[in-house]
Amino acid sequence: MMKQAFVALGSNLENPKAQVEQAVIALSHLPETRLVKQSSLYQTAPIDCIETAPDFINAVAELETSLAPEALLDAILNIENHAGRERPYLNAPRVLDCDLLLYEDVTLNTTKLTLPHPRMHLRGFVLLPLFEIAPDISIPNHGKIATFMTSDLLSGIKKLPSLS
Ligand code: PH2
Ligand code: MG
Ligand code: MG
Repeated sequence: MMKQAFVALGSNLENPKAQVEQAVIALSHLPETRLVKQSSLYQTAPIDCIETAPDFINAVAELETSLAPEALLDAILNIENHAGRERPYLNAPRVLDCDLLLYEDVTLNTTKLTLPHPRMHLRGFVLLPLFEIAPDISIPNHGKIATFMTSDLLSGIKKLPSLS
């Protein structure tokens, strides 16, 4: 059975736009997984980062997968590691961050994985790209994404024009 999942992508080091585009391609090549949709790229001001952190490129991808949540998480963390992800300190600039946002309407809280992603409903850099590709989605425990789409969310976020 194929399940619906959403993954957030972010980069603010080493050509962030190319990092995110490469990550989408890597997601499309995961086993037992199909890339359904990808959002536009968004240039976003850093949130909860050191003052000198560069802007991010963020995007969200919708997947269909028969991987279980933990296996999908392992697979996307593998994509991060492949891109050269290092974790010198919390929220440090990074070549690639891949966060599993949603997996069907599963709620989960293990040492390895929390679903839905615990901060996704607070972050414009996640909500805007997610709303672009899934405007009717509900976030388990929080409700319809539309209710989170307030104007203050838009500050510091710029949608990049798509080429296609
Ligand atoms: N990721 C964070 C912390 N802050 N800010 C932006 N703009 N984009 C991100 O992807 C981001 C962030 C932790 O993962
Ligand atoms: Mg993150
Ligand atoms: Mg992460």
